[in-house]
Amino acid sequence: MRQLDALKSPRFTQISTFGRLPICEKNEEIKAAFLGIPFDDAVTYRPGARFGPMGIRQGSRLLRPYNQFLDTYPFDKLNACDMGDINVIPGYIEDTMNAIQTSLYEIISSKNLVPFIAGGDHSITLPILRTLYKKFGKINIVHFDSHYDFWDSYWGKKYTHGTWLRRAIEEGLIKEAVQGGIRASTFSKEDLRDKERLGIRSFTIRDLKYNLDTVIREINSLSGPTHVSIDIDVVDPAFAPGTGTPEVGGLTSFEIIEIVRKLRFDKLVGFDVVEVAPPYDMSEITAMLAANIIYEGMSVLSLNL
Ligand SMILES: [Mn+2]
Repeated sequence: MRQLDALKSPRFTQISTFGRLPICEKNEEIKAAFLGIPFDDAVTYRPGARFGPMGIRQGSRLLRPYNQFLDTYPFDKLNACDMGDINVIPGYIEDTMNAIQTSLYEIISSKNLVPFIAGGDHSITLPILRTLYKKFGKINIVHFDSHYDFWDSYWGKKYTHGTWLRRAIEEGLIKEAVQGGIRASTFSKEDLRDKERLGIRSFTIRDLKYNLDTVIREINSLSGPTHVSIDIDVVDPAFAPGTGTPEVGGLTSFEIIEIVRKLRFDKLVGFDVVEVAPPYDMSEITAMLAANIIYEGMSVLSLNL
């Protein structure tokens, strides 16, 4: 219960680490770490997700050590800590992807540490997957979003927050892809064919709302290394307004938290929550939700320990 002294202190006097966890120190036996990637130059609409990591840290201050629904002390079991943020290069998408790959590989290559990453826009998931692939080989991706994110390009450009999933599949990084929560209008009916062609098992928001057990069963039957990527816009803007590309008619905050609680993994190797844009948030509700999603993700991981 290493972090308990800090947890007893008044919340407003603490430095902003995720969950008021200690800052990671070298050579610790860390099984999970919070890591920020404050990059948002690959968005197609509203910027602001570069402030996501600090917003989520701020929104995480009320997290407490015991999760009664999963009966676990995630922070303690995982010896969790906050690694700070990766140095990104504002304005330079491909340079930033390289920087993410270098830093993240340094972090995970020699340790059995699962990074819990706060974006940043969704473009960061491509370099995350490349890095996980370098260590583990092909990765399953479990993707919650209101958007497909498998577009070929925007304005003729291949690297954006709406193209990372197609790039990851084209680059051969992905073993199986399951996505859920899709509801945004698309550019044409033809676009929908791509999900079969790319081999993505895609579930709409209706599937999550009406047939959740089926979706959970699909996800929980995946074997091998798995990365979870949650775009906060899978949640309804009424519950998560602080995001760059909001789509109405989404999950409630309770629903996304419950979904995460039901996930079980053969081997969870990475987890990201992206597209939290504090400039559009109100009363920190989006940031608090993102923080709690990460907390539940850590809790699920801790169940295997
Ligand atoms: Mn999205």
